[in-house]
Amino acid sequence: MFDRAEIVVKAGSGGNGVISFRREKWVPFGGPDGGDGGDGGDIVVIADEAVTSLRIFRQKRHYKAARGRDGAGKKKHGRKGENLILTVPVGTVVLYKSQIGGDSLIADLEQPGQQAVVAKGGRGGLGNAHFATSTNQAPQIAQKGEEGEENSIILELKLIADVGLIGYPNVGKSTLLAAVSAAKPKIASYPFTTREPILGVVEVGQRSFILAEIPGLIDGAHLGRGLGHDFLRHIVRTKMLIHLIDGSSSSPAEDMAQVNTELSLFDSALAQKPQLVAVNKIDLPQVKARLAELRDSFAAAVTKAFFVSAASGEGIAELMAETANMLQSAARSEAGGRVPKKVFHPQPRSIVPRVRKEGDTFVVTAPELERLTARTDMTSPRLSREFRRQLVRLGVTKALERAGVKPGDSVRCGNLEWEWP
Ligand SMILES: Nc1nc2c(ncn2[C@@H]2O[C@H](COP(=O)(O)OP(=O)(O)OP(=O)(O)O)[C@@H](O)[C@H]2O)c(=O)[nH]1
Ligand SMILES: [Mg+2]
Repeated sequence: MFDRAEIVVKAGSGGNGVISFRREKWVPFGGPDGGDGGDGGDIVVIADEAVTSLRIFRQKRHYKAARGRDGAGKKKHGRKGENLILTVPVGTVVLYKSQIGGDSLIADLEQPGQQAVVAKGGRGGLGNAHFATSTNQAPQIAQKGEEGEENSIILELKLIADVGLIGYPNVGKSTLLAAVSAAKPKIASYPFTTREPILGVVEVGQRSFILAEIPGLIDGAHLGRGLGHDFLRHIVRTKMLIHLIDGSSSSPAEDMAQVNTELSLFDSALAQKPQLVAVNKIDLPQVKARLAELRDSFAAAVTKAFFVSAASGEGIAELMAETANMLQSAARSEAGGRVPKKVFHPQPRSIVPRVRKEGDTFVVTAPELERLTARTDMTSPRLSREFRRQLVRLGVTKALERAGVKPGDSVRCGNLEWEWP
C-alpha cells in the first residue's frame, strides 16, 4: 500500500506581454497595441472518491502545468495555460515539504471535491499597450510573464482508524481482527503475512469503531527495517492502540517493552498513546502452563493486561468492551484539549534591495518590489506615483542612487523595465 508520496509541482509560467504598434494604411504613427500574456496554469489537488491510493504519485514524481501563451499585436490577450488537476483519495493531507524541516500543512482534503492549489501559475506579462502615458506615446516596454511557482509537496493518505492493532509479526493480529470484525486478512504461521494495514469495523453493543492491523513492526522499524516505518505513520493518527503480544514467545514482557521502544524512537507522541495490552495464544498448553508467571510479569509492567486467545475467542469480548470504553474517554479528553490546526505559509523575510549593473541597465533585486511589479499595472499616472512611493519605502531609490543611477537610465526589477526615475 502506498500511502505517502513526495512530488514536485511546477505551475505554468505566465506568457509574455508583447511590444507592438498599430499599423494601418493611412495612420503613420499607430499607438501601442501589444497584448498581455496569459496566466500560467495552476496545479490543483482534488479529492476524488474514485481514487483509492497514492501509488501513481510514487511512479511519476514531476508535474508541470501549461504555460500561458504570449500576447500578440492588436491587443490580443494570450490564452491562459491550462490547470493541471491531480486527483487524490479522499482523506489525503497535502503539505509543503520544507528543506529546513517543519513541513507545513496546505490542506486536509476530507471531503470529496475539496481542492487545494499547490502551485500558482505565473501571471501573464502586460503588453506595451498598458504602458502608454501622456509623455510616452510609444512605450518600448512590456512585461515578461511571471515564473510559475515550483514546490515540493507531500501527499499523505490518512488511514482513518480509531484503534491501531500493533505487535511483533506473527503474534496473531490478523487472527484477532478476523475474530472481531468482518475483515478477512490472510492468516499464516509465518511473519509478515500481512503487508499493508487492514481495517475492520468492530461492533460492541451500540458502539462501533474501526480497528486497523498495523503490520510488520520489528526492532529497527523506526529506521525503516521490516515494513514498520511506512506504517508507523498510520499509528500516529489512531486514537489508541491495542498492543498484542505472543504469550508463547520466550519473553513476552520484554517483547512489549521492545515494541514500545520502537514507537517512542519513531515519535515520542506514539509512546504516549493510550494502549491496551493483550497477551495472546493462552489456549496453547505451554502458555497455559505459565499463565501465573505471565500475569506476574505483566502486573509489574502495566496496570492491566488482558490474557486472550484470538483463536478460541477467550477474553476477546472483554478486550473489545474495554477498547470501546477507552475510546470514549479518549474522545472526551480530545474534545477538551483540541488545538486548531494552523495553516502556515512560509514567507521570505524582507531583504535589503540590491543593485547590480548589467550593461547599461541597473538591475534591482528586491523580492517585495518584484511582487509588486508583477501585479501592478503601471499605465495610470496615479499608480506610477504610488509605485515611486513604494520604491522609496522599500529603500530601492536609495540603493539605486548609491549605485549612481541618473535620470534616463534604464532600471529593471523582476519582469519590469522602466526609465529612471
Ligand atoms: N494457538 C493460537 N494460535 C494463534 C492465535 N492467534 C494467532 N495464532 C496463530 O499465529 C499465527 C500468526 O497469526 P496471524 O494472525 O497471521 O498473526 P499476525 O500478527 O497477523 O502476523 P503477521 O501479519 O504475519 O505479522 C497463525 O498461525 C495463527 O493461526 C491464538 O490465539 N492461539
Ligand atoms: Mg497479519
